Amino acid sequence: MTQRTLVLLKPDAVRRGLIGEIVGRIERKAEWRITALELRTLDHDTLEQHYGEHKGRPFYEPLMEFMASGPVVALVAEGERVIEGIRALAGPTDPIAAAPGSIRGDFGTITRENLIHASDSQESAERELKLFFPGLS
Ligand code: DGI
Repeated sequence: MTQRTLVLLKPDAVRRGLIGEIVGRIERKAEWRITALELRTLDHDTLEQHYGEHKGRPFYEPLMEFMASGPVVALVAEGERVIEGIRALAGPTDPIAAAPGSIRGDFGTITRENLIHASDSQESAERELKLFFPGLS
């Protein structure tokens, strides 16, 4: 099933020079394509819409601050089961629990600074794509 998903390479990934490494892993997966890609610094409003479900949780404010601390790479990836597939490439939220071989497992130690966001369902992909790439048809 061909799908489309929203990926963010978080400020830690950009600061640490891991854009190429992470984009490369997505590109090397057969049949997947990157159809939009942009470096941008996220404003509070966009972040609130993106992470609104976590509002009120203890990690919410530090997460917002971290996500606004530098540019991110926002990209759209398309391909066979790409929503589930990029979640698998990323690994679970806590990088210490993430298996070596996954992006978070290979490069992260801190839950907040876990390098990558990828939509977790068809529904969130549609919502997040509208938020980050409103011009997309
Ligand atoms: O889809 P994920 O990014 O894996 O996880 P999520 O949508 O549940 O949470 C969004 C981000 O919020 C996650 O990438 C890191 C942060 N976060 C989630 N749960 C915790 C957290 N940060 C801390 N410090 N502690 C948490 O329990």
